[in-house]
Amino acid sequence: MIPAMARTLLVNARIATMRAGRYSMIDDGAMVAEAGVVSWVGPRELAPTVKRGNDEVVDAKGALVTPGLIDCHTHLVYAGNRAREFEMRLSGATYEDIARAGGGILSTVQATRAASEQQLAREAGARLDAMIAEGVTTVEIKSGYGLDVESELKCLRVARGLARGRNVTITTTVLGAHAVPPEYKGRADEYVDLVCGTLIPRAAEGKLADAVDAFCEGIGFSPAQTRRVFDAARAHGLKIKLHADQLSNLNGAALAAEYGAVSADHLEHTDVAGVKRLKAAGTVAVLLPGAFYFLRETKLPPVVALRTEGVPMAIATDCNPGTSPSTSILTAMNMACTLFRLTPEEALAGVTTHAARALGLQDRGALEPGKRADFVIWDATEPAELAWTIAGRKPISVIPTPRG
Ligand code: DI6
Ligand code: FE
Repeated sequence: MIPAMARTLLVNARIATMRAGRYSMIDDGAMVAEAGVVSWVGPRELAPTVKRGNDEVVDAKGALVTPGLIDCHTHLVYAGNRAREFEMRLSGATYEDIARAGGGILSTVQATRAASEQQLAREAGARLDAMIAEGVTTVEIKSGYGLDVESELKCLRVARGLARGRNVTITTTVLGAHAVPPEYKGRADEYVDLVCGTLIPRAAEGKLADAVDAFCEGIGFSPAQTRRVFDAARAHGLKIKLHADQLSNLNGAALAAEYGAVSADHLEHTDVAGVKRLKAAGTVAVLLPGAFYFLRETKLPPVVALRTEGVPMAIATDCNPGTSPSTSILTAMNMACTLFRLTPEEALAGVTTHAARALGLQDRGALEPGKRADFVIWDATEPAELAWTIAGRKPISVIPTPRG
């Protein structure tokens, strides 16, 4: 562990600073960090400092350096698996058929309710470690597989606790409105009462959540129910996110924008009017190509409109057992390019600068003065290499921000 006031000098690095969401490359670069915050970054010959006493010098040996990666949309805390459902879908059942028949999300709910905090921490911890091994230093984790007050709070506690002993920042999101639990079948509005009247207040009071999310969908919650969830989030000072327009267009993007959401996620069925609303509200579009791939969706998110309007696009794994059983942010970047036609530069911005913004975090996502100095050294020269490979890449090293 680096003492609080020590400086870190990064030298001999090809730095993709990701300033303004572009590569913003410095080919022969250096960076100075003090107490975990970047104080200077630029070409080596202009570097303002020489090594002092206890400075730590990191020599990148000419390799590529990027900001620590950010996975801004995951459902990491769950128990069990959905391999059987995967088999059923391969025999012709659709994701929605299975959900309506009480399988899908609800089968994971059953397993998650039955699991102890220790078991959940072990299973989710293994997934988190796989993410960290790929250069991820910040992860958002949603609840949503408990669906009763105590089980939801249990999952949020587990999520928060995962940061202990790991060099990663965890942000947490209450996704109580993910599905209607079996005991509220046919009484969705009463379940929303529970989410708004008890779960969100308790999560907020216990400081267990940074944000609130909802699944606004035919098989999820209606726009009217989603509004109630957002009103409760607002009342408790929590940020707002939304699973919007994934399987159908319920104008979720516009709804998220109306509430000043930090992000609207999925967006496959969002129309141009919805995109314009996102732009006006400054809401980030989070694209989740893993779910699109795994469900073999054919309706593409409106990437050209998002690009034309200038809506920042983030990319995340959506790590969850039902629609995106993947822990690989690098594979998500590749899929964003192959499936959604993002450029490798947009893909890298999607897991750094724009992902930070999708979490409402201003202190990270680019290597520039004032931002956190967590960074990754890659066995690569060009930043496009990160999105180019489908799988198998690991960083040479991850230099996290020392904890103060
Ligand atoms: N959209 C998704 O893709 C996941 N949740 C959601 O709202 C799927 C969750 C699951 O099937 O377990
Ligand atoms: Fe999701």
